[in-house]
Amino acid sequence: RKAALAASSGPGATSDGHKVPLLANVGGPADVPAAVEAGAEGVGLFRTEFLFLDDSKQAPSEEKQVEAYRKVLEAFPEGRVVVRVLDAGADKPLDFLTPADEPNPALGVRGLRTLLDHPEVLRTQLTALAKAAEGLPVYLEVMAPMVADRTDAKAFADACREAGLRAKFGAMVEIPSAALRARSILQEVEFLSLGTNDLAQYTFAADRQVGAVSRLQDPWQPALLDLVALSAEAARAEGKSCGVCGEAASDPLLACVLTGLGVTSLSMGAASIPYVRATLAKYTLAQCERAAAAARAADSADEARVAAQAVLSGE
Ligand code: PYR
Repeated sequence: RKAALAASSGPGATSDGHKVPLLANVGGPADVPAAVEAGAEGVGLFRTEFLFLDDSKQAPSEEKQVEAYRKVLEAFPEGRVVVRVLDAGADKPLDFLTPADEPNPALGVRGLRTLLDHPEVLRTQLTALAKAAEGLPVYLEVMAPMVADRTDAKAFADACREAGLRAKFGAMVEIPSAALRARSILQEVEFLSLGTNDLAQYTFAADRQVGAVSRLQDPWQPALLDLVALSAEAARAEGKSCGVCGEAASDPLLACVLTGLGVTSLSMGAASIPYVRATLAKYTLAQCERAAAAARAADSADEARVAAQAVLSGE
């Protein structure tokens, strides 16, 4: 297995050369060396929350943000870096931003909703990103968490333009409404990125922090695969990209299925990249598509896993 992994380097692709960029999820500059070491082709999810955790009373200064963003952007010259703007609220409350009295925080003011209620925080973050990218050859993409519909997507794209950000603007697909209406959202933004953990939580009405409902958090659930397929098909129809940056991308077998569903890039913890690269390189795109169809035809996560495995092992 070690030898197979050592042989695995270079860009992510199926055995017949269909390219699927393999990107890293990073939480800050400290995660960059591992991503580079694993041969990540860029960053598919830069979580910016870490910067906001030091001070419970206010957002970090623009200067402090520029410095942190630049460290990550510099590490991937010519590569892609997808930055997610602040995703506060629900399981990541911030005292100065998150309402204290929400009866159901996962369904309350979180993600982009928080930023639209505090436009000055979003503006500072976008301005800091614009300054951090100045003069660097990096290919910057900026996305918003918890986009529900086209109105949200437009509000985010407008804020990006107003901040003078020269980047692609995107929407995360974490709410079923966004997957169902992906084509409408793509009228406002240039790419989609599926956050499969939250998408599972909202699809199955199963809190991701409640162990008793963890069966419904399994990313192999066929209903979740259907929403991935809808999003990827919408992106393809619009000539745009649709990546996955949730937990699902780090499961090598599921990565093949996601590729077969039409997902255009996969972002994961750096440690998973060599395994996903090696597995993807074993199968053709057509095999991935057959595995994806078999998984979607199943009636449970376990059956989907077995069905995809059977297709890929030629049973
Ligand atoms: C999610 O999977 O929900 C992310 O935010 C990545």
